[in-house]
Amino acid sequence: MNVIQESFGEIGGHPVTSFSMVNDNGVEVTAINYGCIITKIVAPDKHGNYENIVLGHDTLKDYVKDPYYLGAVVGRVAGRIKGGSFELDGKIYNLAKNDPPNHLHGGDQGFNRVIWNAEIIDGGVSFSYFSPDREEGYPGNVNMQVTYLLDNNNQLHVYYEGHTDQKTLLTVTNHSYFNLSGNIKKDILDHALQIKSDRFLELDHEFIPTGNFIEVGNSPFDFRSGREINIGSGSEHPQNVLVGEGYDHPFLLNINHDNEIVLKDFESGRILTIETDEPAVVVYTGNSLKPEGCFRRIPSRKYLGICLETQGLPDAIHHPHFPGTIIDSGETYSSKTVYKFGIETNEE
Ligand code: FUC
Repeated sequence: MNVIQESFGEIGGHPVTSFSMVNDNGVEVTAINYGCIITKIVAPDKHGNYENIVLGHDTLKDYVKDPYYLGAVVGRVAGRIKGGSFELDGKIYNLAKNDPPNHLHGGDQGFNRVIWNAEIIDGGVSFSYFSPDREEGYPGNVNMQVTYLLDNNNQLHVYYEGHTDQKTLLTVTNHSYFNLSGNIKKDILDHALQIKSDRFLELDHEFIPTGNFIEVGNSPFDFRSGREINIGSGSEHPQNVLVGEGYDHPFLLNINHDNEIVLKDFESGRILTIETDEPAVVVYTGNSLKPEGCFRRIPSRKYLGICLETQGLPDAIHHPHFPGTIIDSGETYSSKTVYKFGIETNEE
């Protein structure tokens, strides 16, 4: 495995570096130590054309102004926290209301907007960050580590680990926007998605979970056998309409050994398979990508990428019946997600 290190500019005198991992098959994953952002994933289509399959930018300046959490690790808590505050052991903690009136993806200066330490390791790169007590309002000094490893089976292994000296909340994810067409030739609406999930979370008008789990059966949320994403963009289901004609919903992953998430583009033959030990995946179909700005000269527009955010359930702190996202001193927060970049082998 080759890791190529290059300068990617600087912020306030702090250098930012890009790390390109290239495996023996020519698959490439590039990440920078600003926000642990994955800037590029180059993978072959069924004809052997190697092209980029994530939304990204060429310059640090573009990432600094990016409002979409493009490719970044988001936290301390991925997703929204209602009212931007929570109570832990009788104490109220107030967070940034950066998605008014709620808190989103770790706040104004979340993990996506800080410079991480970086170390090249065997097979990839490991990023670490010390988040001081009360950063963005959260309690506890937290030491975070995010590791990206690329293997020769075209799998990117992402490991998250965190330790705190005080009870706090932690559940992070990667916010890459996938588009398997290759160099963003079209939107993702005719990509097919398969998720082994029987239930998803109902959202209110601020995209906050109401606390209700909805069965996916007989609805555009049933991805158990695989179907095209446009079933949701064209649907009249109130939950699709609510989030801007599409998906922005947490799906609960079925607990068994076959809980892979599969995304396919039939035209290019590319298949992305995701395996995770997290309880949920937030499927976000880029409904709020605005027709302003560009991703490497491709004009931004709705549905240009899909985020498959493996994580704990959003706003879990306000819903005691959700799997917990609290960690205490002496405990380790750890989670793993593996992305496999494959191709359809038999013609459809
Ligand atoms: C996703 C969504 C949000 C938001 C953001 C950019 O994770 O859940 O609605 O628009 O990312």
